[in-house]
Amino acid sequence: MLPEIGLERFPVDRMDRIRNIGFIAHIDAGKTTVTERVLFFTGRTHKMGDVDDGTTVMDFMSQERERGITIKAAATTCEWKDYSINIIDTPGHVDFTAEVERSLRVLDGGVVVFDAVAGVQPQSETVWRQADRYHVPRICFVNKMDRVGADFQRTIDMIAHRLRANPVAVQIPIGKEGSFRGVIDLVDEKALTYLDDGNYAPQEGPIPEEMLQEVRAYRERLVEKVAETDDALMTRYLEEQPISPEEIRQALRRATIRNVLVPVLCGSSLRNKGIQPMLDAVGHYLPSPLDVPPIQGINPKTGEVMSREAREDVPLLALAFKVVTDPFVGRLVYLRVYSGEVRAGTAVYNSTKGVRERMGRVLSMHANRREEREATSAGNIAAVVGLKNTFTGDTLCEERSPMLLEVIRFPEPVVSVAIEPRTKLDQDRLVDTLAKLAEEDPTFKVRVDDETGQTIISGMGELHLEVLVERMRREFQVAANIGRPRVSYRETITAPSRAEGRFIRQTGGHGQFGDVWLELEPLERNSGFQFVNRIVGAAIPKEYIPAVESGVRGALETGVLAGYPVIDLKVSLVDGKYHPVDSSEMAFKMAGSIGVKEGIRRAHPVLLEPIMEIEVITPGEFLGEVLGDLGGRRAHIQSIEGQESLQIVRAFVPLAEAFGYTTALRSLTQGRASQSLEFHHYEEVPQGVAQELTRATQVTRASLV
Ligand SMILES: Nc1nc2c(ncn2[C@@H]2O[C@H](COP(=O)(O)OP(=O)(O)OP(=O)(O)O)[C@@H](O)[C@H]2O)c(=O)[nH]1
Ligand SMILES: [Mg+2]
Repeated sequence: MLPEIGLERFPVDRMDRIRNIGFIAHIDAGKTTVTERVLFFTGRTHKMGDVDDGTTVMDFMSQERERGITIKAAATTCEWKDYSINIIDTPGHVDFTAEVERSLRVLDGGVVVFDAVAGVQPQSETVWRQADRYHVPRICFVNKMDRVGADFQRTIDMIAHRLRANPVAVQIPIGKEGSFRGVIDLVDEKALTYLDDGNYAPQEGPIPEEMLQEVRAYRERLVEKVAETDDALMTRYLEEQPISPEEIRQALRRATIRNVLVPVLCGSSLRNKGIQPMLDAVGHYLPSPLDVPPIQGINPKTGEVMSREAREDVPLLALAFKVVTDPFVGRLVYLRVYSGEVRAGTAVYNSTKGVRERMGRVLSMHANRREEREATSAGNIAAVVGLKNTFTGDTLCEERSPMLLEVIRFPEPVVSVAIEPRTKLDQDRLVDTLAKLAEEDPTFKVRVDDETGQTIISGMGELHLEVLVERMRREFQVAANIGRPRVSYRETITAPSRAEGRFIRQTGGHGQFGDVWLELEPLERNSGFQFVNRIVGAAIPKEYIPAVESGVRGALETGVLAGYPVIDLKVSLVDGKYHPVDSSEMAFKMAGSIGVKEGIRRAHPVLLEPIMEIEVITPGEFLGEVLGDLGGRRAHIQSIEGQESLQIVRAFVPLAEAFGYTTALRSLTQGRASQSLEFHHYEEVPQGVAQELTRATQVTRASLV
């Protein structure tokens, strides 16, 4: 048995009983409702939270409750049978994708929730790809089986086709829509039914007569699929020897953890059905921290790749994946502890920043409630107060055995608006508040436009920015007006070039001297920026190289065409000169900046615009209008698929043409179509549009002087 939950330690010492999981899915699939039910059935809460009444524990921000959507990922812990499950409930809306990204980075497993009527929706596809990238094993929960039009098998087919996954049903529903009563457990071959009599636990019973044939077919498929992943089992299956439920579970567990099979379950969270068996499946099929490969990183001193096992009796290694400013306790840093332990009041080393830090209090989080701990150990998630210089993506470890984990990558914001404080008082606090919000959210950026002096905020979409401005007003009492949304364009180069950057100043005593030769090359889309030092000999002393790189990076923030960030290029430092007395880091930084700007001018720079992937689901009768309207928005239609009376249109459309699309679509289709829009890639802006953009920038600049 497990120890009681004490205040001094986390409840589980046995790491194989820990599950770190996330609920991930398209918006409105029911992730938060599932989480609320989990909390209730595991005894964490004593009242069931409801998204529609705004009484959820997990969606605790006032805006989440009003809008009925999750905005920030929230963490909690519960105990189920002899498992301790750390859960992160993530938002489904694309604008908050960073929350999913950071969660997947620190989780060991995922429960992907589907709406049984809609099946695989666009954002489920996005989170699926994100989970693939982090090799996160997952199980699927086909939710909303009570809705009219619910179809379990169709959802499984969509998981196979649209997600290119290998799903296998471990349950099938008993009844559907209004008569959905429970599930058949295909492994143990028993029925689990719910009586809606106020007792939420499922009743175990034999398989109903009329389902026997269906169950036999599904079970056969289950055993066959599991056997395909395990040679020994396959032999026994072919020899028609009996295979026990426990053997199926063990083999399915191994296959799920290797990401070759995905167990599929079903239920209705709103109607309290299927939750307990889903928790059992989390224990059975998803990995413990011991089942995932040891975390890899590098030695910050030598650059050598190293790995660290998930054990308590080795030095601490943790990753900060979230920073939240809590109105009561101050700055909270969320950590995933990979090895060793995090103990209140002890010193740690932030190997990303190269600074020592002190951990104040160690907390276990339950949405916005906290429980104080003395320590927490490997395999767990905790929040720590008192870390001043630790930011999202930083590694914490022991100074004597340092290690550096890979940073978390976040998408670049694509939408910008100008923001203006309402009063003088607001003005003073605006910058400070924006900085705090940007610290929490790596996809929220703030900058001051050099030309206009305006403060510009950028984010993932219109909703993202609206939510942040509203948080500023509610949580920090700063009122601001925002302008019309604008596209965050990018600039890049299309040809190689070579340029010199020379910085010379002669002021009084010491002069300033730095001289560099840079070679620029275009890189493929999405490759970002690379800096390479190709100096041979001692044309420039080593200690000035980082200064050159920093000058180059700084200059890339404002491109030469219209002042947008320059991306997807490689800059090589190939030659240069220095002066033994007059050279300094500052001079080389300037030289780097001058050189790269000149290089870009010579490399045929172009403007790039964000292209969004749009999916419109519309009743067939409006298809003509929808396509006509998309045509007027420079859209490229990718596919039109008919699904019963609904048509699904997928297209690429430039963000500049997509603002206000939700409203436009509503009036085109009498509110009967739905859409989802997400950033897909950057593309060169067509000539005509580009000319207008550069002219507009020049006009604003000219009108300001
Ligand atoms: N009929 C039915 N409705 C459900 C079920 N589960 C959730 N809902 C409803 O679906 C809506 C969305 O539920 P949420 O739990 O907020 O969904 P979510 O996935 O957390 O949504 P985001 O966090 O915004 O991505 C709410 O109105 C729920 O009441 C279900 O099993 N059946
Ligand atoms: Mg939610």
